[in-house]
Amino acid sequence: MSRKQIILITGANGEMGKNLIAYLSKAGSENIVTLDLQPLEETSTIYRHITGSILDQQIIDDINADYEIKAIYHLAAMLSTKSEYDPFNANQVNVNGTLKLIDLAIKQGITTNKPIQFFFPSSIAVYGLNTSQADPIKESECLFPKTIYGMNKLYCEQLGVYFSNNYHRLTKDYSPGLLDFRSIRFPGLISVTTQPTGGTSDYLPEMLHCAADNHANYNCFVNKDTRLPFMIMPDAIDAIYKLMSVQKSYLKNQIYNISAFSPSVEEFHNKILNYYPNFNITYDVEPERQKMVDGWPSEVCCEQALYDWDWKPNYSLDNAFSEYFIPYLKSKTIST
Ligand code: AKB
Repeated sequence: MSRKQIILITGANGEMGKNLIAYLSKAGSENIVTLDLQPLEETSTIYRHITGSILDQQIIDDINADYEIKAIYHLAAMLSTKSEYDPFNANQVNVNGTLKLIDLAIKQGITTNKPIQFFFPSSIAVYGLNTSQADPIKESECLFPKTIYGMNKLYCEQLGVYFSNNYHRLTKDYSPGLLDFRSIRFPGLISVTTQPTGGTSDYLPEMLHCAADNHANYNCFVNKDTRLPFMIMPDAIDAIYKLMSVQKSYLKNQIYNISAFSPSVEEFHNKILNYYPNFNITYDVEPERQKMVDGWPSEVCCEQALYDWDWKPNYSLDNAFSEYFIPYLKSKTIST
């Protein structure tokens, strides 16, 4: 009996997972199978949800036996702050979990003799800057991560490239290309429908949701001059879809920077004041988290993504506020 062809999404209950499921199902993707530690609230748009861990080999083996996988979106991960509290578990989840999914993809590729597309969300955390940067950082520069999360992401990028091109190169069954590994180094992400958990770029989405929930004040854990690259969630999901839809022959790389805007904390607060004039910000800087974000670039070069798959953001900081944040958040406040 032929196995059902599916798309597999891990970390489906996370911020990116929820938004990607909605996008893919609206785009007509069928037979979405999701895997997450928690049950999914909304399952009407998917084929099946599996509640469990990416580290559970029995679950991975059952998926391999039951389905023919067209593409894997491997979103499950522990973010940077949470990983600093538990680096050994972070390595288990972020690295060994990813290896289990790569192994699954390779097994599927060998069985179907067709390349398996594999999307891996990496991060600006792979970069490690000692001094303030002059130019936007290119993909090959400053790859000296200082956080366990950054090290995990960089190593997994390298594992993806290795298994795409060199798996079993010394044995007869050497067949490069079984794994079609594609990765984006995401900046900080801001979503109006979900809130981040366990990250270090969380200060901007936290501030926005704080203002929208009519809190008078947000106590920020980094200083007012902190500047990181960011984008809104719809642009991030659009980028995933675009990268996974482009013909492989157009891609000269497997790892891409993308970003949309890099406001400082103060600049972002000033934007919020245009809509929530009484919203105040205080600072309770956490020195170690400050050090983590100070080691990340404030600007990344996105030329490769533009050249290879014509990517550019739809939202700047201004229309992110006027067309995405405020319409949704104000309507939410009215309806509640
Ligand atoms: C984090 O803060 O850990 C993430 C990231 C920048 O990758 N949002």
